Amino acid sequence: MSTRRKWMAAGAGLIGAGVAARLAQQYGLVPPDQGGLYGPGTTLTYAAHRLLTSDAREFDKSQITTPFANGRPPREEAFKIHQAAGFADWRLEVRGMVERPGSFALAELKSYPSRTQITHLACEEGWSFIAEWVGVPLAHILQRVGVLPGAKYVVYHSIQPRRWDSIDMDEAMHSQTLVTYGMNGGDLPVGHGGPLRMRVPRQLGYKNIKFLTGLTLTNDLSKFGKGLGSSSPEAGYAWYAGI
Ligand SMILES: Nc1nc2c(c(=O)[nH]1)N[C@H]1C(S)=C(S)[C@@H](COP(=O)(O)O)O[C@H]1N2
Ligand SMILES: [Mo]
Repeated sequence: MSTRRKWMAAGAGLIGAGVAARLAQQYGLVPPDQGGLYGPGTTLTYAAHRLLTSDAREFDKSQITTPFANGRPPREEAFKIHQAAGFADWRLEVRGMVERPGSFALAELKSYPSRTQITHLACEEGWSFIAEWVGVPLAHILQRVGVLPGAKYVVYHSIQPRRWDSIDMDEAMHSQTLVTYGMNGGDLPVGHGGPLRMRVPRQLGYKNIKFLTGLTLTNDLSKFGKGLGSSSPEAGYAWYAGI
């Protein structure tokens, strides 16, 4: 458990577990993989984080560490074709509960206001690294397409169809949540999800989906996969992975 998590758990303890559980339900803070039961650990952590929300820690350039790429580049033929073309035709498609569905070329995304931040990427398997990430705040993209009232989640998709995830609007609108295209002063390497990756520094590594191809705004996660909000709970990891 990270210090922040412990502190949050202490916060939940102070509020009182019963009160926290009631607040969680009242404010819709029950994670989608908890089957409406509020229970135990994850719901309390999720609710406590949302009620006592804070930023992921940012670091100095001197604290950047050697990056560790987890997994292999996609084997999908479609990816290899994009890669051979220098990702010139890679697009981010945005659909669902938005006023103006559409798609964005990489060059368009790069022309939008960018944010650079040095944050930690931590895998639940135990390793981590600190890197400088550059990208467009997801909030900016959402503002361009116009989110319809009632949308509660942003589902995000990869060229690897079995890797997808979702975050709530609080996380999606957070200023540190970026659609990244650069890392440590260069383009985002393929090993780290280039040309485009979701960066959610307030959550564990697995929420940071690589080879990002699309976003779907929705109020109903039951329509996606097994209805647990992400491919991760299907494999036994929590939907909410706040650090
Ligand atoms: N598309 C895709 N995204 C992914 C993964 C993956 O296999 N495919 N692995 C996840 C996991 S478990 C972790 S810990 C991080 C690893 O990021 P890194 O390779 O930049 O270290 O990416 C996440 N995003
Ligand atoms: Mo991971």
